[in-house]
Amino acid sequence: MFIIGELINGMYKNIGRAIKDKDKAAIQKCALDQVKVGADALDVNCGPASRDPVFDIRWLIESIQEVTDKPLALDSSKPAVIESGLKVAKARAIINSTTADLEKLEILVPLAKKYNAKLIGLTISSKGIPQNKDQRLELAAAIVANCSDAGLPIEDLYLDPIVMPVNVAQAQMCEILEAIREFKIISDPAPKSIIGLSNVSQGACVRSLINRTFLTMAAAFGLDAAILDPLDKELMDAAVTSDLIMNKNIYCDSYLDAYRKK
Ligand code: THG
Repeated sequence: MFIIGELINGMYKNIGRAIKDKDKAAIQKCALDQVKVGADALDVNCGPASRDPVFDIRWLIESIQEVTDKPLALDSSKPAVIESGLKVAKARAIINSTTADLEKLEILVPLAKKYNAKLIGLTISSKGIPQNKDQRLELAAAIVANCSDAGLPIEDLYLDPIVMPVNVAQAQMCEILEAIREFKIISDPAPKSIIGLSNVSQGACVRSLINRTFLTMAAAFGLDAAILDPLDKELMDAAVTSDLIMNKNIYCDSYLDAYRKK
């Protein structure tokens, strides 16, 4: 499982404040804390309070790159913010994200090509959030077709089924899991899949258990990547153990320690 740490997000009060005060040390600590526990990449999101996200994302990326060379997922709904980040990102970036809307695809797919970035495609459109698996697949197929026509390698595309909170959309969970499985049959080579895991437990009481149960189940449906809180140790252990069960790494008695030392 490719793990993208979610904690550099202005939605969190401490990060929102650090962005406002340009507190570089706080951002760098948050980056290193996540890398130390095994994050493969870091999501970077200025949050809703940023007055100048085009500037702030560049500042965040430059600050993070002083302490780690992990790839960064540039998380914004605004293409101008994403391009500002792409200009300064050193490792191969991940664009987070495009929707299935043509006006978004026409900007972001060429940007992914220009900067040799990976691309996350949300199965959502201006018509709203899909209500079942088939609507997700229809939007996914439109994204894949656009990338394919534009010559973006489909292995560099991560499809996101849009995870809803279980307390508001309980009947959607099975639809999301089935969509993850069926994304793979849209094309050969197959696109990859990704979820924003913490969405599933927003507003719920026992968040950590819901998160790791959903992650484990999604892994069984073939999930490739997740944006999550890597400081949740039991969650990371579940992710590593899911990889073991899915035959993605070789068993040894110390497989958890081996992962931590990687
Ligand atoms: N897909 C993609 N990208 C995404 C998401 C997704 N990026 C953003 C988000 N969803 C993933 N990241 C988070 C980060 C935090 C939380 C949820 C998802 C979260 N935050 C606390 C809350 O809302 O309760 C905030 C707590 C606080 O304020 O301290 O749960 O789906 N591609």
